[in-house]
Amino acid sequence: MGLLTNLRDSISRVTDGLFAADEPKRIGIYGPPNAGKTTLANRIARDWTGDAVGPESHIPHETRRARRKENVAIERNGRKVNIDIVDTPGVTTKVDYKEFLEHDIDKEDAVRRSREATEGVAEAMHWLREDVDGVIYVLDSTTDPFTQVNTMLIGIIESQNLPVLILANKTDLPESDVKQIANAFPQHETIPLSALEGENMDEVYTKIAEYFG
Ligand SMILES: Nc1nc2c(ncn2[C@@H]2O[C@H](COP(=O)(O)OP(=O)(O)OP(=O)(O)O)[C@@H](O)[C@H]2O)c(=O)[nH]1
Ligand SMILES: [Mg+2]
Repeated sequence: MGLLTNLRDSISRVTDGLFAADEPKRIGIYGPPNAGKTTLANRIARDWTGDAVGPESHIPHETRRARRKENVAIERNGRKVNIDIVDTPGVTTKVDYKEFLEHDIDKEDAVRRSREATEGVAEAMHWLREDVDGVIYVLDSTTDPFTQVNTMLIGIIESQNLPVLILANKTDLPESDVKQIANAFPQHETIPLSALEGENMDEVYTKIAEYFG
């Protein structure tokens, strides 16, 4: 009897260990430049781990290499999800170094930044095809969502059958138009938020646990 109990305890320790070792889901934060991806990644990381992911900036293409925050454990309504957050560079069809010149950056630095941003976008696109388990797609709700990049990226995400949450960011701004985003992608749920002000983060976490848990 003692032997059986020991055996059962050993088996349950092994199976518990297997569940605890569950690989975290790799969630890519995608979207156009300046949408607020890094602001959101930092808010999620700070809320659940206390650390940030990377610098945020009004200068587009601030994130030129993907940055990762591993093992962010989010718990919502009894659902737990362990995610690795990958903050990616904003995707555009063309990175023009002249964009940086408007922000008082000298030409040499501008050319270097645009080259890095182009490589970063290529890398992020590669991961989208190979290496993410789900996507948080961030849009600036004060800008028109009907762009080639958004349509193309959402199309790729759908063709990969990846779970995707569309976030309409910057709801704190008066020009914010969440409906416009919901209308552009009616096949998906659109969640409004302000990553900067922390508005509606409760719903964002509930949806993260629901979609990626
Ligand atoms: N008003 C407002 N501004 C925001 C919000 N989220 C981000 N921003 C601002 O938008 C700008 C861009 O934010 P980032 O988080 O760097 O944007 P990103 O999408 O990571 O940009 P790239 O790395 O260049 O692709 C910064 O000036 C942020 O402070 C928001 O919810 N409301
Ligand atoms: Mg960024």
